Amino acid sequence: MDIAKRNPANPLLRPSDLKPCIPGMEITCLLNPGVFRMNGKTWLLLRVAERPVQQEGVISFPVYNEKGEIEVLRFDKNDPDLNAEDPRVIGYKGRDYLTTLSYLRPVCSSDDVHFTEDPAVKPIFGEGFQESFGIEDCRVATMEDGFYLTFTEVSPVAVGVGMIATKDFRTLRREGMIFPPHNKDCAIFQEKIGDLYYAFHRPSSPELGGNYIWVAESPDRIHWGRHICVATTRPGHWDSARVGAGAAPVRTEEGWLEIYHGANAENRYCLGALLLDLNDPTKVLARSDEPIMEPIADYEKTGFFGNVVFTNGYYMKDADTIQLFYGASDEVICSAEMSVKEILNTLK
Ligand code: MAN
Repeated sequence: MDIAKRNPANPLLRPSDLKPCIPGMEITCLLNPGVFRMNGKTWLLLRVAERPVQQEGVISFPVYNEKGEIEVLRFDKNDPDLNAEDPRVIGYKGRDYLTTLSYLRPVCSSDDVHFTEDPAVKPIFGEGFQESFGIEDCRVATMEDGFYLTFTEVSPVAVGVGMIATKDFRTLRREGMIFPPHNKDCAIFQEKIGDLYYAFHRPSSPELGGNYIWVAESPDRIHWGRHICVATTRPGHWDSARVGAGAAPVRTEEGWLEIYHGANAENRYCLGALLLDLNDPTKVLARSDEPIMEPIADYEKTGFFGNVVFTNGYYMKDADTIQLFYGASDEVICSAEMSVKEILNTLK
């Protein structure tokens, strides 16, 4: 059952609402924002995906070259070696590329509906070879000693998880890749349990195993170990092909409540919930049978990549209300409210 109360102003942001940051490009998609509160405002760290305006018969997209400059690669659409079935990825002679280049762009709001840019808080771009196809889908853990950003680093050799620590979003400390390939969907718990930090992450195993949610622990948020798988895909279910964590879990009296995404073989992305033991988050207490949110609104069903609701950010508006932000159809940014109590009820 879909229990999300969608904001009537959805979509809150569309690609045309912002100007491209990369000279000569257009914004193709706004996706999956990380969320945090700073200076009394709500901030979204949008994933912005850009590419050149597309010309007849040609597919072109930007990458960072060895010098860290933007370079545009071009492929003839009729080239028999080209596989362009998926609007997100391109296969060419055994290599994969992304059709767009993503970076993270902060916008803020006082009413959670109208978002604007603050020139003092700059976009975050990929840096170095391991981010040469861009950075994506940032989670922001708001912790005692600052903000911890975990995001997907994409390059010809890997999809892995990078981390940046910052206190003010003006000075950034880049910590490099904290979960090696193939890995994404990493969310750090916002408080320690005992002496340790915890995080969800999503390694992918091409042979035995699959795209599953794991929990790991760490003494410092850089080195992670004692990995345990907490949620696998479920044949015949809405989450049969892949699952991945959203943002940091919400601490509730009944356990850590995590909103995660699951997709089936048709790439229909829905949201569900996991409830984990407060003292030992590798113990799963409950899991949604049915999605708690599904792509049902028009803007969730059609777009750059339709039938997608994907979240990796929220903040607690009050003790029960999750102010959720999400990407719809890999193209627009939306919000919805969810009640912790209602989610917990669906798990009984
Ligand atoms: C998948 C999709 C894309 C993303 C790549 C790399 O193909 O999630 O949106 O760009 O993975 O992470």
